Amino acid sequence: MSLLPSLSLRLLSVITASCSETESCENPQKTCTVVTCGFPGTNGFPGKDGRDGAKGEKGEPGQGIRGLQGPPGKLGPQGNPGPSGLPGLVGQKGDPGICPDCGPGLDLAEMKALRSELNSIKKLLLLSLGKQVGNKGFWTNGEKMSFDQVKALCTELQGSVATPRNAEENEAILAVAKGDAFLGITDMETEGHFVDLTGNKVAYLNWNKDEPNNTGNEDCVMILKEEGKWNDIGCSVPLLAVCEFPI
Ligand code: MMA
Ligand code: CA
Repeated sequence: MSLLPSLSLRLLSVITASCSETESCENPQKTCTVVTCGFPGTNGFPGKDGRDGAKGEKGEPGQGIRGLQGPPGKLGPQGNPGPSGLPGLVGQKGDPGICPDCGPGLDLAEMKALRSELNSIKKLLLLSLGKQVGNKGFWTNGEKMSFDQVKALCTELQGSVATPRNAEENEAILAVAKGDAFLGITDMETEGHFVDLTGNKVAYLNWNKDEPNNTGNEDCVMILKEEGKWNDIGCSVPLLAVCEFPI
């Protein structure tokens, strides 16, 4: 048997099979009018793209090489002042000040030592040249001068004109002076009102008989060498200078 009749038979069976589906063919070309059908048509064009889908989750950081750091940003606005800081440490002691008239600088201990030494010298001087009664010393330079000169001398020596406050002091002054001497008592301000050189009325008095008599103009007071009694006398009359010092 030849090959051709066999192929024809198989083609015919395929066509017949196609035709058996005529009712379900929507393509007219596929509709079988007789016993044969057309070839299948080519596919249509793809439809339009659909709408964008929902945004995906953030991806993992990339693996590439990190870029260079960008330039610094602009300066921000100035901030508010901060609170005050804690006090600083105490500085070192400064150098001694310069005082051309002060001589070498002395600290407190040195000043006290000098004061003590000065007091010792004062005591020694008064013991050898004068008399001490309680905490008061009397001294004379043995010279005669006016009352104002006696005042100036005693002030220069940081003392004052001898002024007896009791009999013991009066005797000490007489013992030192060994002659007529001025006392630190006057009535210059008010006649007959005798005061010491600070202006206070004197409580202890030792007037000689009939004194004070203010013969002429007698505003000063002298101690008389015989018994140590007092007489009012002119202030310019030269008499011995006796000073007193606190010890
Ligand atoms: C002097 C003089 C007076 C004093 C009388 C006392 C003559 O004057 O020292 O002050 O009162 O003597 O007789
Ligand atoms: Ca007198």
